[in-house]
Amino acid sequence: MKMVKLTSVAVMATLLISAVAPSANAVESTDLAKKAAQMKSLEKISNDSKGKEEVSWNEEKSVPKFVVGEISNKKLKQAKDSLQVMEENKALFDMKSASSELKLISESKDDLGFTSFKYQQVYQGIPVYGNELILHADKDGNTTSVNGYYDPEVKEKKIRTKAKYLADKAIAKAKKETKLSDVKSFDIENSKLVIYEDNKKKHRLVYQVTLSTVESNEPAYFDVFVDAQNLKVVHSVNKATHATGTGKGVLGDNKSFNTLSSSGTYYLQDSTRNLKTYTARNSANENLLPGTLLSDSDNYWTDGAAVDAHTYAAEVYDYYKTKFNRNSFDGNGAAIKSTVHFGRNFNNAYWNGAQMIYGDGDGSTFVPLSGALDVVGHEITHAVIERSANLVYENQSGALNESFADVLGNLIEDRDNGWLLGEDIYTPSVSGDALRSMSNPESQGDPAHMDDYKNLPNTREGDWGGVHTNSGIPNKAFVNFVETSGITRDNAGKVWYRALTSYMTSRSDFDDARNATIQAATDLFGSSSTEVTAVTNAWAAVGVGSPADGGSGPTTDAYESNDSISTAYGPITSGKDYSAYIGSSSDVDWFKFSTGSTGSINLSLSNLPADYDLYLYNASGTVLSNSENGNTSSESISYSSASAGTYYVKIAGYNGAKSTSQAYKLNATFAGSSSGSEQESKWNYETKSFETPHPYSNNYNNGNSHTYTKAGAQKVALHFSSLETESGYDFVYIKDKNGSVKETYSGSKSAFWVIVDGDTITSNLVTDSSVNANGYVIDQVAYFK
Ligand code: L5Q
Ligand code: ZN
Ligand code: CA
Repeated sequence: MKMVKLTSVAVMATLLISAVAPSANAVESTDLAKKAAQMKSLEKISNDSKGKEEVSWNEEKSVPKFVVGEISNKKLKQAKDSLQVMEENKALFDMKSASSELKLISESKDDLGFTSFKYQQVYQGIPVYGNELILHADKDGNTTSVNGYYDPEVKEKKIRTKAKYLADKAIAKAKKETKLSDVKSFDIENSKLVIYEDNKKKHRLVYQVTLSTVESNEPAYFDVFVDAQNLKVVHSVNKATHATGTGKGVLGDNKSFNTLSSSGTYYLQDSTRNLKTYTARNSANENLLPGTLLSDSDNYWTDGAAVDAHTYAAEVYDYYKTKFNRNSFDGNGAAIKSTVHFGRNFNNAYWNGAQMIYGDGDGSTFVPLSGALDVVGHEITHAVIERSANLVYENQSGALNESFADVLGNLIEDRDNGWLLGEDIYTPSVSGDALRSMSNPESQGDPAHMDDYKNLPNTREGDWGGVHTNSGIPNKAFVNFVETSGITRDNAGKVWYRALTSYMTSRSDFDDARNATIQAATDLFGSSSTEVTAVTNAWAAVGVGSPADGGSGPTTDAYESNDSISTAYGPITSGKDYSAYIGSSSDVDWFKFSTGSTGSINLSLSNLPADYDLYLYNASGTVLSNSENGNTSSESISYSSASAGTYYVKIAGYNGAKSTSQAYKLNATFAGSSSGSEQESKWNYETKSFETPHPYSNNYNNGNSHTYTKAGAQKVALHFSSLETESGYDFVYIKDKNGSVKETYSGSKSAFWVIVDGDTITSNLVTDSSVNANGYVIDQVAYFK
């Protein structure tokens, strides 16, 4: 603020003249009289303030806009004293009458004990827009300053104060002006008459129409000034602003994101990307979607599910925009709406054709599902797929729909060697597991090769022909492609996106996806490119089509990524041949196995394309034996009297030796496994029928009657085709072999699997003394062995 120090009346007069009429040649006598009165008023303040006053001027209107000093020798204790003080100083502001031109609009006391009185300038009782004065007093009631704007010209203008048009006409005009005529609900829709000075310095009687809504595409919090005599729009201003919110995600991580500030409230809306994030407030009623746009009073957001749905949607939007120049899922900037807190304990997330929906999870199987970037990427990709290939959600086209959603979700999340889906939100108490694995689908019971394709029924129960199961096959093809030497994640992503958006159609099957990706790679990189060969071989390795021509055979490695002891492939089977590649100078391959009893371990490494070496390690990572022959000589290790336990095998190229065209062959024999014919561990399925009565009765407890045991199994699982209990009162407990409760369900759930470690699993329904529901049906069991 510019302050002018007044030390004497003479100086003051000089300043006044120069400030008031810098370019006027002749100053009119009425003006001179006014100025004399202003100076007299200031002189008094100067005397009372012992020369310590300071004044800043509103030069346009020739009145003060900030006066510091003793404004009055009266003590200021209450509102009516304050108006008297303003009356005392009316000459200073060139007012006729403070009581008729000022209206007290607020009075407040602050932490320092200061009192202030705020006045609205009025003209015949009508507010003069933008003109308010505040009078201040210290804790003892001594006046200390007066500041603000007062327009002395208004009273001279003879403004007609009776409106020709009614307010509703002005509101309609304002809506038209701001393109909000079709909006159904406004958070603010009001109007008031004000005196408004337009940019040509003309004073008019206008309706100040305020419109605030979150229904429009752009943030809308308008003040529209509509002339009350002719309905002309004099001025319009949008007060809604882009803001930056901060908050914590589901996993407690801090982040910042775009919000919208409108009439004192912040909304979870990103107007640059057209994202809106809502809450279903735990309702599972799809008819009420999208629910309530999330809002916050201070722009610090503590709803982790909401923060992540919003921030991850922005990351997904940016990925599609920057990588593929795709503006939103439809390529045309469609609003990306996300609703969190859908239902209670809802263990899923989905795209419903109009928006994303996220459950909160039950806290044990899932935490809020928006907490994982790959899950958000997966769901928004379903929308992209719908607006491009539109893959039918059943059988192979459905599995491709799921797989492309997984692939893009994984590309967007972009973790080193991270081929897991949903690891951030799945089973918070179990680390390292996930909803699905793209590199090792079998670890979750999903196939990784056409030989293991699951022909499940095309029903809800059968997951529409196993769309979330058989997706393992194209997922593994994508991993094979990326892990081929010379292929980058980025280029693999370009091939998959181009295949999806340029070549695939609604009924595309795996073979069509193979053709689409080969053609996309040809368009992008040329017909004899590494990419074309690699993508062809990537599909061949999962049993879709033949390997690329050229006689070099598949260059994909079925056992990657196994570059460290912690990612060792296995357990491998005694007596079986494993063919794999040392694909780059930094590649090393690890395998593992377990022996059941003391005995010898024999390793052989043959068919070597270059100088590879062989090592045997124990479970703590110590080398037990090595074989380091030169050139392409085979390697072998015989280690006798090895005790029962886990062992690791390492294969490394000597001095960077490698080959992407010729596979080596590894064979290990060891004790405790039945003569080399042992099966690799996998999930095996059996039909089973365990049902509660429908409905069940009060005080019901079926104890251990629904128990499934498979001798020697590492894990066992139950498939519930339906489950319904009185939420919060009747419970289904899932117990393991020790009778420990591993999961608890209550309320309604659609079909799901539950898995426990060990060879035994029990489902136990316990109900209370009132209200019955349908209970459950278990139709399938499975064991992992
Ligand atoms: C699934 C989406 C996600 N849901 N998998 C049945 O099996 C079924 C649904 C899903 F958010 F959980 F990832 O992927
Ligand atoms: Zn999906
Ligand atoms: Ca009950």
